Amino acid sequence: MASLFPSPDCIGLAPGAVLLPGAALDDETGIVQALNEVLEQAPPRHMLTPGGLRMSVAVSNCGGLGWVSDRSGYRYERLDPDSGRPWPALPDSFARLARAAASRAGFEGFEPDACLVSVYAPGARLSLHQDKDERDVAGHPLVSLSLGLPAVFQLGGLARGDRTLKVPLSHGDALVWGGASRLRYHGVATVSDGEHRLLGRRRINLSFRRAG
Ligand code: MD3
Ligand code: FE
Repeated sequence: MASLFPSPDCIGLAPGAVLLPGAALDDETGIVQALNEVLEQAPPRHMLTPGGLRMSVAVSNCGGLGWVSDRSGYRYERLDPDSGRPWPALPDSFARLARAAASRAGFEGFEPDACLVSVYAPGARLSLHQDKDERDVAGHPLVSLSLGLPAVFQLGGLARGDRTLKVPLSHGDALVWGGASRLRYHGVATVSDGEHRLLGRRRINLSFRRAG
């Protein structure tokens, strides 16, 4: 049945920033199954910031390159430093979702080589930061997918002190960041406790990047 209150399937947040509500719901079971396999091969871990603080978000990766952080800094690596093995391959269901979302937002031909998997337990948060460790930030968008518990995303400007737009994100929502928005400051407010039918007491974010 059609809803009395149809919701848009594409919302522009800022130039180059597009929210695609529910973009992953069609293939939700395929994506969650592939995610569980990735996390089994490369378990999420709390990395240290260059300043020596333990991140409240636990991370893992899949794809040819994985984002890592330790006392010596942030960078992309081909091998999982915990296991010494390559990161798990990027699942087809992930690559399809990332390509489709980028193309709906106007970025054709996006082929991610890195997928950062961030696991938020209730109480975890991500403070305002920029993502600029990728080789060519101007040339490629970044696609992010929210799964599990909801969260409030904070979208800032190009300076740390700019005011932030609060964007509620739920399971299955995709965001595409390109062009003028690629270097905006952004963060995630403390995740509230809850139970998600597929993922339990967790919020999981997949962020697809062209890093190399
Ligand atoms: C906006 N993760 O892992 S992904 C991150 O929801 C990260 O877990 C958040 O920020 C999360 O670095 C947000 C969305 C995201 C990623 C990069 C961006 C938003 C962005 C770059 C520019 C602007
Ligand atoms: Fe980020």
